[in-house]
Amino acid sequence: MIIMKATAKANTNIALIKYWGKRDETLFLPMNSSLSITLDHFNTITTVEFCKSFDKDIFLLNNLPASDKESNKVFRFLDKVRNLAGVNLHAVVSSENKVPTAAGFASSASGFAALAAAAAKALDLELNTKEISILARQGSGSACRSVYGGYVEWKKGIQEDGKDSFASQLLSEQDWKISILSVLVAGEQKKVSSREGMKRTVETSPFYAGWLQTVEKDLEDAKEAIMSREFEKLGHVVEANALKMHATMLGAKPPVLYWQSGTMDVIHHIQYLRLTGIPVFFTIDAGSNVKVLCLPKDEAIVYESLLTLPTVQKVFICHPGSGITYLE
Ligand code: 2P0
Repeated sequence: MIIMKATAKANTNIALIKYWGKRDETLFLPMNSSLSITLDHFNTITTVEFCKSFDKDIFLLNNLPASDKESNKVFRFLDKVRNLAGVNLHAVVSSENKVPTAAGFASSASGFAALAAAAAKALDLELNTKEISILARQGSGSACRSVYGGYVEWKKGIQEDGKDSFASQLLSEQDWKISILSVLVAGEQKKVSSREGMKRTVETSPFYAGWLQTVEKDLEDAKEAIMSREFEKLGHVVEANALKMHATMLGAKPPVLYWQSGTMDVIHHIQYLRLTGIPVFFTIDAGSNVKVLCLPKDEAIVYESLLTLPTVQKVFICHPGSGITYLE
């Protein structure tokens, strides 16, 4: 019995310039380009085994059968990989997810990056990194960025087939070390998925046009700041871009509001720390948690001061990390 098997590991990423809105929901083609940092922990390790004798697909998440919803996303993605390879073998996918929901990071980025890499390798597809990025994108948009380490740009592309919509590395994780603190705030779990939130924004928010008119300039400014290692310049554009993304959601019908009171507490605290002379900035994804950016020399003081806020439950400290790695 021949088993075709491979294991890959991918880290999650945090967007500095956000991906918000799709122009094609089947191929996961974005309305705008985006930019992220791949982190040094919070990863997914996935093993994919294809075998002729398997009579159905199975998806195990942390050693237990995953929900139907999660499994179907994985099986639909396997269909895309099987199409590419011209095979119709079933697979067992086993993922170890070390992106705790409590950390406030999306696990779909690391999840589909690791799955794309492992499935392609198991089927001997011999894809290069760009092709793995294109494949991972079709599982979850942000996953195409987790294929690379360090500072990563996802160019939206203009082709209908999505062949020009993939990520590439701007700077490696060694090139510029900054600190990313993920601040978990008290409050309810989010009720609207990012997928639904971005769809509703595109379809109903009168502010979405303003987002599209300005996001590419934000990206150029952020890129310039990264290439010249200008932290404050980067921080200002990152913070403004996140607030603008949330402003577009607030204009949707019905409005999408991810923030809790703790989110506002952290925002005000970061603004206060900045007044004391510390270069520190925030960004917020489709959720209530806040990601704080600072320089490594200020990491300890920012960490300690965030923990004094009553609505802050936990703070995770991260740095830029690596792209996909293959394990035996
Ligand atoms: C991002 N987010 O750039 C943006 C910012 C959330 C806010 O990508 O539908 O899980 O699977 O492509 O990638 C989260 O959405 O959405 C996301 P799908 P995804 O990181």
